[in-house]
Amino acid sequence: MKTVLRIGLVAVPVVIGVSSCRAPTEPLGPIVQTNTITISNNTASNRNVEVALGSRVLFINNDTRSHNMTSDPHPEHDDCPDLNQVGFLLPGEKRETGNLVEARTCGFHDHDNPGISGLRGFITIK
Ligand SMILES: [Cu+2]
Repeated sequence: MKTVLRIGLVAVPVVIGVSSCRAPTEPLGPIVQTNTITISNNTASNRNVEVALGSRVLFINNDTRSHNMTSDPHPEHDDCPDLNQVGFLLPGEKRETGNLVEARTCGFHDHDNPGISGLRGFITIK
């Protein structure tokens, strides 16, 4: 009986560790109602936004390097094609998405830096 309990205690932390590894999007922060996403220091702000159906989202590159903002998934970018209109932004450049006319959640990322979690985020259209 004691042996069974010890095995259970060991197994629990292992399961928690695996699930946290599968959730890289967890530190997105609260949902913010805004149609502007600003990039600086390799971080998009905000990374979890909610916008009205039919509106657009403006991406502003305030970083010192270029960024290439596209729809998930990487590298196909075919989930929310309207996000791909943003695309390549030199430092100081800004560009809007297309009209977001479907109620859904769209993921975005920097195609040139797909591994940087700070450049990944979600736009919820509702
Ligand atoms: Cu990509």
